[in-house]
Amino acid sequence: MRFLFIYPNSCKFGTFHIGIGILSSILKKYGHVVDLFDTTFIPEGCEEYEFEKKVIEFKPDMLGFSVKTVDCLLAEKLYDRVAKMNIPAVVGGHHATLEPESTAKKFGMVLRGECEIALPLLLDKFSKGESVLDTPNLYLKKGDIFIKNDLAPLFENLDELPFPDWKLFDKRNYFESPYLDSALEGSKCLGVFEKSRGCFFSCSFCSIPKEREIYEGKGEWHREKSANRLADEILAFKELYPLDAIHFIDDIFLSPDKNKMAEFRDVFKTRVKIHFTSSERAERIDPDLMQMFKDAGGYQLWIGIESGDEELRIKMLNRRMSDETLIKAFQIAKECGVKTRATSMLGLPNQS
Ligand code: B12
Repeated sequence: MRFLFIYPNSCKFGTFHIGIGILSSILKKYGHVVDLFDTTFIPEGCEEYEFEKKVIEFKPDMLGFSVKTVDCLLAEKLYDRVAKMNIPAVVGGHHATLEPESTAKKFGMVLRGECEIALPLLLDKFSKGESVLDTPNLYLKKGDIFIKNDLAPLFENLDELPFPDWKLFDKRNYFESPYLDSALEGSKCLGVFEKSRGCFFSCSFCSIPKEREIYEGKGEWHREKSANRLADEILAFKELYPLDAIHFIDDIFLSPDKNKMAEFRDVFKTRVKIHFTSSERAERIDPDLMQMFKDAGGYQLWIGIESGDEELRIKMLNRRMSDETLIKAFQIAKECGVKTRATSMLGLPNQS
Protein backbone atom coordinates (compact mmCIF):
# COMPACT_ATOMS: atom_id res chain seq x y z
CA MET A 1 0.00 0.00 0.00
CA ARG A 2 1.12 3.57 -0.60
CA PHE A 3 0.85 5.47 2.66
CA LEU A 4 1.51 9.19 3.02
CA PHE A 5 2.24 10.57 6.49
CA ILE A 6 1.34 14.20 7.05
CA TYR A 7 3.03 16.27 9.73
CA PRO A 8 1.10 19.57 9.83
CA ASN A 9 3.68 21.41 11.90
CA SER A 10 2.10 24.83 12.28
CA CYS A 11 4.71 26.23 14.68
CA LYS A 12 7.52 25.25 12.25
CA PHE A 13 9.80 24.09 15.07
CA GLY A 14 12.02 21.84 12.98
CA THR A 15 12.81 18.65 14.81
CA PHE A 16 12.51 15.03 13.86
CA HIS A 17 9.10 13.49 14.69
CA ILE A 18 9.91 10.23 16.50
CA GLY A 19 6.36 8.83 16.32
CA ILE A 20 6.14 9.11 12.52
CA GLY A 21 9.72 7.85 12.24
CA ILE A 22 8.96 4.63 14.15
CA LEU A 23 5.66 4.01 12.38
CA SER A 24 7.31 4.50 8.99
CA SER A 25 9.97 1.88 9.79
CA ILE A 26 7.26 -0.56 10.85
CA LEU A 27 5.16 0.00 7.73
CA LYS A 28 8.18 -0.37 5.45
CA LYS A 29 9.02 -3.65 7.20
CA TYR A 30 5.58 -4.89 6.18
CA GLY A 31 6.27 -3.93 2.56
CA HIS A 32 4.27 -0.70 2.36
CA VAL A 33 5.57 2.26 0.38
CA VAL A 34 5.80 5.26 2.68
CA ASP A 35 6.36 8.95 2.13
CA LEU A 36 5.98 12.10 4.20
CA PHE A 37 4.50 15.54 3.71
CA ASP A 38 6.03 17.73 6.40
CA THR A 39 5.05 21.42 6.49
CA THR A 40 8.01 22.43 8.69
CA PHE A 41 10.08 24.00 5.91
CA ILE A 42 7.19 25.12 3.70
CA PRO A 43 6.44 28.85 3.95
CA GLU A 44 3.22 29.68 5.74
CA GLY A 45 0.34 30.00 3.30
CA CYS A 46 1.87 27.63 0.73
CA GLU A 47 1.15 24.38 2.59
CA GLU A 48 -2.15 23.52 0.92
CA TYR A 49 -0.85 24.04 -2.61
CA GLU A 50 2.29 22.00 -1.90
CA PHE A 51 0.20 19.28 -0.30
CA GLU A 52 -2.06 18.89 -3.30
CA LYS A 53 1.04 18.67 -5.51
CA LYS A 54 2.53 15.97 -3.26
CA VAL A 55 -0.67 13.92 -3.26
CA ILE A 56 -0.94 14.08 -7.05
CA GLU A 57 2.69 13.00 -7.37
CA PHE A 58 2.78 10.24 -4.75
CA LYS A 59 -0.74 8.83 -5.36
CA PRO A 60 -1.31 7.50 -1.83
CA ASP A 61 -3.85 4.79 -1.06
CA MET A 62 -4.25 6.30 2.38
CA LEU A 63 -3.35 9.54 4.15
CA GLY A 64 -2.03 9.42 7.71
CA PHE A 65 -2.21 12.67 9.65
CA SER A 66 -0.25 13.09 12.89
CA VAL A 67 -2.06 15.78 14.81
CA LYS A 68 -1.43 17.77 17.95
CA THR A 69 -4.20 20.12 19.04
CA VAL A 70 -2.33 23.23 17.86
CA ASP A 71 -1.95 21.68 14.42
CA CYS A 72 -5.56 20.63 14.02
CA LEU A 73 -6.67 23.61 11.92
CA LEU A 74 -3.80 23.20 9.48
CA ALA A 75 -4.52 19.47 9.23
CA GLU A 76 -8.16 20.24 8.39
CA LYS A 77 -7.18 22.73 5.69
CA LEU A 78 -4.83 20.22 4.10
CA TYR A 79 -7.47 17.51 4.20
CA ASP A 80 -10.09 19.82 2.68
CA ARG A 81 -7.75 20.66 -0.16
CA VAL A 82 -7.64 17.06 -1.36
CA ALA A 83 -11.11 15.94 -0.15
CA LYS A 84 -12.39 15.79 -3.73
CA MET A 85 -9.90 12.99 -4.46
CA ASN A 86 -11.70 10.72 -1.94
CA ILE A 87 -8.55 9.19 -0.46
CA PRO A 88 -9.20 7.46 2.88
CA ALA A 89 -7.54 9.16 5.82
CA VAL A 90 -6.52 8.04 9.28
CA VAL A 91 -5.54 10.44 12.06
CA GLY A 92 -3.28 9.67 15.01
CA GLY A 93 -1.34 11.66 17.58
CA HIS A 94 -2.29 13.38 20.82
CA HIS A 95 -5.21 15.40 19.46
CA ALA A 96 -6.81 12.37 17.87
CA THR A 97 -6.34 10.45 21.11
CA LEU A 98 -7.95 13.11 23.27
CA GLU A 99 -10.61 14.36 20.82
CA PRO A 100 -11.50 11.26 18.81
CA GLU A 101 -15.12 12.14 18.15
CA SER A 102 -14.68 15.49 16.42
CA THR A 103 -11.58 14.19 14.65
CA ALA A 104 -13.39 11.11 13.32
CA LYS A 105 -16.31 13.29 12.20
CA LYS A 106 -13.96 15.40 10.13
CA PHE A 107 -11.45 12.89 8.76
CA GLY A 108 -13.18 9.50 8.96
CA MET A 109 -10.81 7.18 10.80
CA VAL A 110 -8.93 7.78 14.03
CA LEU A 111 -6.38 5.55 15.71
CA ARG A 112 -5.97 6.54 19.34
CA GLY A 113 -2.83 6.29 21.45
CA GLU A 114 0.38 4.49 20.59
CA CYS A 115 -0.01 2.94 17.16
CA GLU A 116 2.92 0.58 16.65
CA ILE A 117 0.47 -2.34 16.80
CA ALA A 118 -2.72 -0.79 15.42
CA LEU A 119 -1.51 1.01 12.28
CA PRO A 120 0.11 -1.98 10.53
CA LEU A 121 -2.99 -4.03 11.37
CA LEU A 122 -5.27 -1.39 9.85
CA LEU A 123 -3.21 -1.26 6.67
CA ASP A 124 -3.02 -5.02 6.44
CA LYS A 125 -6.80 -5.37 6.58
CA PHE A 126 -7.37 -2.42 4.27
CA SER A 127 -4.94 -3.65 1.62
CA LYS A 128 -6.56 -7.09 1.62
CA GLY A 129 -9.98 -5.51 1.18
CA GLU A 130 -11.09 -6.83 4.59
CA SER A 131 -13.24 -4.91 7.06
CA VAL A 132 -11.16 -2.67 9.32
CA LEU A 133 -13.92 -2.35 11.90
CA ASP A 134 -12.30 -4.61 14.49
CA THR A 135 -8.89 -2.86 14.39
CA PRO A 136 -7.72 -2.02 17.91
CA ASN A 137 -7.49 1.71 18.79
CA LEU A 138 -9.97 2.52 15.99
CA TYR A 139 -12.54 5.25 16.41
CA LEU A 140 -14.76 5.70 13.40
CA LYS A 141 -18.07 7.28 12.47
CA LYS A 142 -20.33 4.80 10.72
CA GLY A 143 -23.70 6.29 9.82
CA ASP A 144 -25.05 7.79 13.02
CA ILE A 145 -22.93 5.76 15.41
CA PHE A 146 -19.32 5.78 16.48
CA ILE A 147 -17.29 2.57 16.52
CA LYS A 148 -15.05 2.90 19.59
CA ASN A 149 -12.64 -0.02 19.77
CA ASP A 150 -10.55 -0.99 22.73
CA LEU A 151 -6.87 -0.02 22.75
CA ALA A 152 -4.18 -2.61 22.03
CA PRO A 153 -1.94 -3.16 25.08
CA LEU A 154 0.92 -0.71 25.52
CA PHE A 155 4.06 -1.67 23.61
CA GLU A 156 5.75 -3.36 26.52
CA ASN A 157 9.39 -3.76 25.57
CA LEU A 158 10.75 -0.59 23.97
CA ASP A 159 13.92 -2.49 23.03
CA GLU A 160 11.82 -4.27 20.41
CA LEU A 161 10.90 -1.08 18.56
CA PRO A 162 12.62 -0.65 15.21
CA PHE A 163 15.00 2.28 14.80
CA PRO A 164 13.09 5.28 13.45
CA ASP A 165 13.15 6.05 9.73
CA TRP A 166 15.43 9.11 9.99
CA LYS A 167 15.89 9.36 6.22
CA LEU A 168 12.16 10.00 5.73
CA PHE A 169 12.70 13.52 7.10
CA ASP A 170 14.51 16.54 5.69
CA LYS A 171 18.04 16.62 7.05
CA ARG A 172 17.57 20.24 8.12
CA ASN A 173 15.76 18.70 11.12
CA TYR A 174 19.21 17.55 12.29
CA PHE A 175 21.53 20.28 10.99
CA GLU A 176 19.28 23.25 11.85
CA SER A 177 17.51 21.82 14.88
CA PRO A 178 16.36 24.53 17.33
CA TYR A 179 17.61 22.21 20.09
CA LEU A 180 21.15 23.10 18.93
CA ASP A 181 20.62 26.35 20.89
CA SER A 182 20.88 24.34 24.12
CA ALA A 183 23.72 22.07 22.99
CA LEU A 184 27.42 22.54 23.57
CA GLU A 185 28.66 25.48 21.50
CA GLY A 186 29.91 24.45 18.10
CA SER A 187 27.63 21.41 17.78
CA LYS A 188 26.41 20.96 14.20
CA CYS A 189 24.21 17.90 13.98
CA LEU A 190 21.61 17.04 16.59
CA GLY A 191 19.45 13.95 16.91
CA VAL A 192 16.39 13.54 19.11
CA PHE A 193 15.82 10.22 20.83
CA GLU A 194 13.45 8.70 23.37
CA LYS A 195 14.92 6.77 26.28
CA SER A 196 11.61 6.07 27.98
CA ARG A 197 7.85 6.58 27.78
CA GLY A 198 5.22 7.38 30.37
CA CYS A 199 5.24 10.29 32.82
CA PHE A 200 3.62 9.40 36.14
CA PHE A 201 2.89 12.97 37.34
CA SER A 202 -0.39 14.85 36.97
CA CYS A 203 0.22 18.51 36.10
CA SER A 204 -3.15 20.09 35.48
CA PHE A 205 -2.14 21.71 32.17
CA CYS A 206 -0.68 18.57 30.61
CA SER A 207 -2.52 16.07 28.44
CA ILE A 208 -0.47 13.05 29.51
CA PRO A 209 -2.47 12.28 32.72
CA LYS A 210 -5.61 11.91 30.59
CA GLU A 211 -3.78 9.57 28.20
CA ARG A 212 -2.51 7.56 31.18
CA GLU A 213 -6.14 7.21 32.30
CA ILE A 214 -7.22 5.98 28.85
CA TYR A 215 -4.50 3.31 29.12
CA GLU A 216 -5.52 2.12 32.61
CA GLY A 217 -5.17 -1.67 32.76
CA LYS A 218 -3.32 -1.87 29.42
CA GLY A 219 0.17 -2.54 30.80
CA GLU A 220 3.04 -0.78 32.51
CA TRP A 221 2.83 2.96 31.74
CA HIS A 222 6.46 3.85 32.44
CA ARG A 223 8.80 1.91 30.16
CA GLU A 224 12.51 2.31 29.48
CA LYS A 225 14.88 1.15 26.78
CA SER A 226 17.99 -0.66 27.95
CA ALA A 227 21.15 1.44 27.78
CA ASN A 228 22.79 -0.77 25.15
CA ARG A 229 19.71 -0.81 22.89
CA LEU A 230 19.56 2.99 23.11
CA ALA A 231 23.27 3.24 22.33
CA ASP A 232 22.79 0.95 19.29
CA GLU A 233 20.07 3.28 18.02
CA ILE A 234 22.18 6.40 18.48
CA LEU A 235 25.20 4.81 16.82
CA ALA A 236 22.99 3.72 13.89
CA PHE A 237 21.97 7.37 13.45
CA LYS A 238 25.65 8.33 13.57
CA GLU A 239 26.33 6.04 10.61
CA LEU A 240 23.96 8.24 8.58
CA TYR A 241 24.78 11.72 9.87
CA PRO A 242 27.76 13.25 11.75
CA LEU A 243 25.90 13.35 15.07
CA ASP A 244 27.58 15.49 17.71
CA ALA A 245 24.66 16.44 20.01
CA ILE A 246 21.62 14.66 21.40
CA HIS A 247 18.33 15.81 22.88
CA PHE A 248 16.21 13.28 24.76
CA ILE A 249 12.49 14.03 24.60
CA ASP A 250 11.60 12.09 27.76
CA ASP A 251 9.16 13.77 30.14
CA ILE A 252 11.19 12.35 33.02
CA PHE A 253 14.75 11.41 32.21
CA LEU A 254 16.52 10.12 35.31
CA SER A 255 15.69 6.43 35.77
CA PRO A 256 13.61 5.69 38.87
CA ASP A 257 16.06 2.79 39.38
CA LYS A 258 19.59 4.02 40.31
CA ASN A 259 21.22 0.83 39.00
CA LYS A 260 19.71 1.48 35.58
CA MET A 261 21.01 5.03 35.66
CA ALA A 262 24.50 3.72 36.55
CA GLU A 263 24.32 1.32 33.60
CA PHE A 264 23.23 4.18 31.33
CA ARG A 265 26.23 6.23 32.53
CA ASP A 266 28.69 3.41 31.86
CA VAL A 267 27.34 2.62 28.41
CA PHE A 268 27.16 6.26 27.33
CA LYS A 269 30.64 7.01 28.64
CA THR A 270 32.21 4.11 26.79
CA ARG A 271 30.08 3.58 23.66
CA VAL A 272 28.27 6.81 22.81
CA LYS A 273 30.54 9.63 24.00
CA ILE A 274 28.24 12.41 22.76
CA HIS A 275 26.89 15.14 25.03
CA PHE A 276 23.15 15.45 25.53
CA THR A 277 20.34 17.57 26.95
CA SER A 278 17.02 16.54 28.49
CA SER A 279 14.27 17.50 30.96
CA GLU A 280 13.61 16.50 34.55
CA ARG A 281 11.28 17.23 37.46
CA ALA A 282 12.91 19.19 40.30
CA GLU A 283 11.87 16.82 43.07
CA ARG A 284 13.49 13.83 41.29
CA ILE A 285 16.93 15.43 41.21
CA ASP A 286 19.43 14.22 43.80
CA PRO A 287 23.24 14.56 43.86
CA ASP A 288 23.92 10.90 42.92
CA LEU A 289 21.60 10.90 39.92
CA MET A 290 22.84 14.30 38.81
CA GLN A 291 26.47 13.19 38.96
CA MET A 292 25.61 10.12 36.85
CA PHE A 293 23.82 12.40 34.36
CA LYS A 294 26.96 14.55 34.11
CA ASP A 295 29.35 11.59 33.82
CA ALA A 296 27.24 10.01 31.07
CA GLY A 297 27.66 13.17 28.96
CA GLY A 298 24.77 15.26 30.32
CA TYR A 299 25.38 18.87 29.27
CA GLN A 300 22.20 20.74 30.06
CA LEU A 301 19.05 19.86 31.98
CA TRP A 302 15.69 21.59 31.49
CA ILE A 303 13.77 21.93 34.71
CA GLY A 304 10.12 23.00 34.73
CA ILE A 305 9.34 25.87 37.08
CA GLU A 306 6.19 26.88 35.19
CA SER A 307 5.26 29.49 37.79
CA GLY A 308 7.35 31.37 40.35
CA ASP A 309 4.26 31.67 42.53
CA GLU A 310 4.41 28.68 44.87
CA GLU A 311 0.73 28.67 45.76
CA LEU A 312 -0.39 28.94 42.17
CA ARG A 313 2.13 26.28 41.14
CA ILE A 314 0.82 23.83 43.70
CA LYS A 315 -2.90 24.61 43.69
CA MET A 316 -3.59 25.53 40.09
CA LEU A 317 -0.91 23.63 38.20
CA ASN A 318 -0.87 20.64 40.56
CA ARG A 319 2.92 20.75 40.64
CA ARG A 320 3.52 19.86 44.26
CA MET A 321 7.00 21.29 44.68
CA SER A 322 8.08 24.10 46.99
CA ASP A 323 10.31 27.02 46.03
CA GLU A 324 12.96 25.37 48.22
CA THR A 325 12.79 22.10 46.21
CA LEU A 326 13.22 24.03 42.99
CA ILE A 327 16.13 26.09 44.25
CA LYS A 328 17.83 22.95 45.56
CA ALA A 329 17.46 21.17 42.23
CA PHE A 330 19.16 24.01 40.36
CA GLN A 331 21.91 24.11 43.01
CA ILE A 332 22.60 20.37 42.71
CA ALA A 333 22.87 20.67 38.93
CA LYS A 334 25.25 23.59 39.29
CA GLU A 335 27.43 21.73 41.79
CA CYS A 336 27.69 18.79 39.37
CA GLY A 337 28.65 21.11 36.50
CA VAL A 338 25.40 20.62 34.59
CA LYS A 339 23.95 23.67 32.87
CA THR A 340 20.28 24.36 33.47
CA ARG A 341 17.38 25.88 31.61
CA ALA A 342 14.05 26.70 33.22
CA THR A 343 10.73 26.32 31.47
CA SER A 344 7.96 28.67 32.58
CA MET A 345 4.49 29.69 31.53
CA LEU A 346 3.34 33.28 31.24
CA GLY A 347 -0.16 34.66 31.55
CA LEU A 348 -1.71 31.99 33.76
CA PRO A 349 -5.25 32.70 35.01
CA ASN A 350 -5.49 35.43 37.68
CA GLN A 351 -1.98 36.71 36.92
CA SER A 352 -1.30 40.28 35.92
C1 B12 B 1 9.16 16.04 21.83
C2 B12 B 1 7.91 16.87 21.98
C3 B12 B 1 7.85 18.05 21.26
C4 B12 B 1 8.95 18.48 20.29
C5 B12 B 1 8.87 17.70 18.99
C6 B12 B 1 7.47 17.44 18.50
C7 B12 B 1 7.40 16.39 17.45
N1 B12 B 1 8.01 16.64 16.34
O1 B12 B 1 6.80 15.35 17.64
C8 B12 B 1 8.66 20.00 20.13
C9 B12 B 1 9.58 20.76 21.05
C10 B12 B 1 8.79 20.55 18.71
C11 B12 B 1 7.25 20.09 20.64
C12 B12 B 1 6.48 21.18 20.40
C13 B12 B 1 5.17 21.29 20.81
N2 B12 B 1 4.53 20.48 21.64
CO1 B12 B 1 5.25 18.82 22.24
N3 B12 B 1 5.82 17.23 22.98
C14 B12 B 1 6.85 16.47 22.84
C15 B12 B 1 6.80 15.24 23.76
C16 B12 B 1 7.60 15.57 25.01
C17 B12 B 1 7.27 13.92 23.16
C18 B12 B 1 6.67 13.58 21.80
C19 B12 B 1 7.26 12.29 21.30
O2 B12 B 1 8.17 12.27 20.50
N4 B12 B 1 6.76 11.15 21.82
C20 B12 B 1 7.22 9.84 21.46
C21 B12 B 1 6.55 9.35 20.17
C22 B12 B 1 6.94 7.91 19.91
O3 B12 B 1 5.15 9.44 20.35
P1 B12 B 1 4.15 10.27 19.40
O4 B12 B 1 4.85 11.28 18.59
O5 B12 B 1 3.03 10.71 20.23
O6 B12 B 1 3.62 9.15 18.38
C23 B12 B 1 2.84 8.04 18.76
C24 B12 B 1 1.32 8.30 18.79
O7 B12 B 1 0.95 9.62 19.04
C25 B12 B 1 0.82 7.79 17.47
N5 B12 B 1 0.91 8.65 16.29
C26 B12 B 1 1.62 9.76 16.08
N6 B12 B 1 1.46 10.21 14.84
C27 B12 B 1 0.63 9.37 14.20
C28 B12 B 1 0.13 9.37 12.91
C29 B12 B 1 -0.75 8.37 12.52
C30 B12 B 1 -1.29 8.35 11.14
C31 B12 B 1 -1.14 7.36 13.46
C32 B12 B 1 -2.12 6.33 13.07
C33 B12 B 1 -0.63 7.37 14.77
C34 B12 B 1 0.26 8.36 15.13
O8 B12 B 1 1.66 6.66 17.27
C35 B12 B 1 3.00 7.03 17.64
C36 B12 B 1 3.77 5.81 18.07
O9 B12 B 1 3.20 5.21 19.20
C37 B12 B 1 5.26 15.17 24.07
C38 B12 B 1 4.89 14.55 25.40
C39 B12 B 1 4.88 13.04 25.29
N7 B12 B 1 5.30 12.41 26.32
O10 B12 B 1 4.49 12.46 24.29
C40 B12 B 1 4.84 16.62 23.95
C41 B12 B 1 3.45 16.99 23.40
C42 B12 B 1 3.19 16.12 22.22
N8 B12 B 1 3.59 18.36 22.96
C43 B12 B 1 2.55 19.04 23.19
C44 B12 B 1 2.43 20.42 22.86
C45 B12 B 1 1.22 21.15 23.42
C46 B12 B 1 3.37 21.05 22.07
C47 B12 B 1 3.35 22.49 21.56
C48 B12 B 1 1.99 23.00 21.14
C49 B12 B 1 3.96 23.37 22.64
C50 B12 B 1 3.86 24.87 22.31
N9 B12 B 1 3.08 25.56 23.12
O11 B12 B 1 4.43 25.33 21.38
C51 B12 B 1 4.32 22.40 20.37
C52 B12 B 1 3.62 21.97 19.06
C53 B12 B 1 4.61 21.80 17.97
C54 B12 B 1 4.25 20.84 16.90
N10 B12 B 1 3.62 21.32 15.85
O12 B12 B 1 4.53 19.66 16.97
C55 B12 B 1 1.45 18.23 23.84
C56 B12 B 1 0.35 17.88 22.82
C57 B12 B 1 -1.02 17.88 23.42
C58 B12 B 1 -2.09 17.89 22.39
N11 B12 B 1 -3.28 17.94 22.87
O13 B12 B 1 -1.91 17.86 21.21
C59 B12 B 1 2.24 17.06 24.43
C60 B12 B 1 1.48 15.75 24.55
C61 B12 B 1 2.79 17.52 25.78
C62 B12 B 1 1.81 17.61 26.88
N12 B12 B 1 2.33 17.37 27.99
O14 B12 B 1 0.65 17.89 26.85
N13 B12 B 1 6.89 19.02 21.32
